[in-house]
Amino acid sequence: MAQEEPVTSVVEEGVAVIRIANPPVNALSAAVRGGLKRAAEAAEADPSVRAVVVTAEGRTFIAGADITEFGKPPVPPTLPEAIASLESLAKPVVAAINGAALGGGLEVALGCHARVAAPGAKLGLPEVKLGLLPGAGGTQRLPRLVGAAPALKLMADGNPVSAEAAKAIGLVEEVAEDVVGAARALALRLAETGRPTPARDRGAPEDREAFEEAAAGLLKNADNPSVAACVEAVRAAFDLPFEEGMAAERAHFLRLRDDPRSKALRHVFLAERAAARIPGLPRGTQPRRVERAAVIGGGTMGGGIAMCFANAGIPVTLIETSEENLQRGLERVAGNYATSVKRGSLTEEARAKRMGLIEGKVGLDAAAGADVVVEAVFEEMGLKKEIFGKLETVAKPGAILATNTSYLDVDEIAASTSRPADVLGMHFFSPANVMKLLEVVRGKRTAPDALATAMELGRKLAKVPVVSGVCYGFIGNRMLARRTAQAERLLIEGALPEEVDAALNAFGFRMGPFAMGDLAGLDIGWRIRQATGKKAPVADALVEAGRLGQKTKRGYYDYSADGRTGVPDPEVVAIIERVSAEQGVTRRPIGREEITERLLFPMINEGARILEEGIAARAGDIDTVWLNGYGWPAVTGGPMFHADSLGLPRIVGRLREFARASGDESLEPAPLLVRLAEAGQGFASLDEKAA
Ligand code: 3H9
Repeated sequence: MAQEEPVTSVVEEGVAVIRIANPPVNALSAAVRGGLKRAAEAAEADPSVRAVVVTAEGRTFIAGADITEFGKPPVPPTLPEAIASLESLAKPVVAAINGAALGGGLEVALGCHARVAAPGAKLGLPEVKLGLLPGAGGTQRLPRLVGAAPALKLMADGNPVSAEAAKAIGLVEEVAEDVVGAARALALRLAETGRPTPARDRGAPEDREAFEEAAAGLLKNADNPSVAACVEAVRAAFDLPFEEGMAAERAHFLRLRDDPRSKALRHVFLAERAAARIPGLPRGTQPRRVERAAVIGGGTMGGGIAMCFANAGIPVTLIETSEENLQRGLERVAGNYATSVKRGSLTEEARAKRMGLIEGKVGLDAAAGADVVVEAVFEEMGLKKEIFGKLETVAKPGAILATNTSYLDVDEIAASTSRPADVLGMHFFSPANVMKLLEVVRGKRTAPDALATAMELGRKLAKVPVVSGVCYGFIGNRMLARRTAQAERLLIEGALPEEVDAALNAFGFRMGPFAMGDLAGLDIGWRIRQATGKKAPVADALVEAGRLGQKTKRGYYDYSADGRTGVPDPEVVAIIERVSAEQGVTRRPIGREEITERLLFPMINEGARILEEGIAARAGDIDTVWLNGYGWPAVTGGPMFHADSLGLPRIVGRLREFARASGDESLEPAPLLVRLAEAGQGFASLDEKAA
């Protein structure tokens, strides 16, 4: 996407305005770094230039280093060199920060001698979120400019601050609407009064005590290696001369950049954005307008979905079949908001506004005014068909008709209306107002603009939308079913629930499958098994013994202490041992590594089938689903990225062993997995081809 000349310089009335234009976000590619260095040298050499302004085109100032260049052979100049060429100018250099200045982008601004920011600009050092630290002088210049404690805070949480907040800590000199005009004026004034001392030549920061206190607090519960690196690098700003501090920072940066965790986090960032691109959409497809929504079903799910609309400022009608159900639904929503106010995460004003956007109505006719209708009733095909059949006449022409089904066939639901092109799935995850994932299910006959609308709407609702084709369970739950089956199997073979959960905790999941099952309620899976004729002897026995999970204070664990903390329960062990005996299985101890592989590899295998069938367009889409909907730990990049990191031949080999040992053919490696492994390739190679 880079243009021919991503950096230009125009001299006007004594000021050279250096402008970066490298869409979409002005990342610091090799061409931009080279352009900045040349422009700085030209400005120094030109006697008509008295001062310099650095700015950029578009909504962003600079989004940072070009993430896509990491891992490729480096092309000079480095970013620290490009920044040094600006900072070392004898003429004053002022950054005109027209939009977000992030990471290396803020570091460019720090290398300038003064900074002016537009009112809406955000300034930040988000490198920690990519498993990095600022690597172009940020750890050395920022502490010298604003103090080490505030600098460390900015680096360690990675969240940007507003232009006004940046001014308050002395990071920018001015906030101005006409940012380039104000920067020019400031630059010319500085040319008269004298160039400010560059950050590098300012003395060491002075707030050592505050810094050490902040550092100790951060290190206490940091599991991200970047945080410790930030602390050490900033400490160098106190103890070492600038150049040595820069060398220390560089060493940390290079070490972290090559750490597999950082590689995984960069994949997460790029995969999430790639997922937004809908494959096969005709060029110029325009999303439909969505100004009003309706949600059918005021249960936990429907209420949560209604909250998503209200939170995004979209008026929504919550529809129920009776006044009583409606009131219960509305009360639950009101209760959720009230809790947020009590916790301090929502103001009273915002609560009132959001509640004001939700109206409750009895009867489907209330869906008539909506541009999008989301059905969130029981998982029962007959009921869903009946509703969609009625919606065909009730909903206004062009309205999107979405089902929140987790498993059912969206094409069959669509066939119950005469307008299947308007029908798709919008599969929210529980709790719907919290979880980021949204699976947008594309039916055979879903219209391209309907799909584009749902994807855009998903982003408006602050979700991470991912397109899935139609199949039982879509991307996420279809893979989850493989894990659930193995978890059950492991119990029968000899493992205990706490051992299985501990293995996934050690891998990085906050919750293992059994703790998760207890939280969600074991009756959910039981009901599905009843309907589909499937069996899970241990899970069935627990439900039949009245152990439905946290809600009955007993499930895989005993919750009688406080209703939330589960402890192992001898009664569960007895049930499991009984099932093993009934199945004629001699129990054996199963190690953590085997448990982890048994849980994760069959999921990866299913992911390969999902890719091969075209249910997911990219391996990265599958990762995005698991990272945002199922708590997959980001530092391993998602199931398919993790598979590539382990090497596919190892997974193929283990799956064959599992299949042989269990006689379960579904554990045989998928053809795509075998093909890639034999070709010495990974899933990433498919995504590269698709891009
Ligand atoms: C760094 O700076 C290291 C230095 O300290 C040291 C170096 C030595 N590179 O998010 P969007 C693409 S580390 C390459 O949808 P928005 C993105 O993939 C970097 N590409 O837009 C997408 O591409 P596509 C520290 C990038 O308006 C397109 O731009 N910086 C980069 O919602 C639009 O992105 C960060 O971590 C990049 N750095 O949000 C900031 N950034 O259209 C990362 C974006 O092909 N960026 N792209 O899918 C962001 O937070 C957001 O992108 C931003 C815009 C807020 C800027």
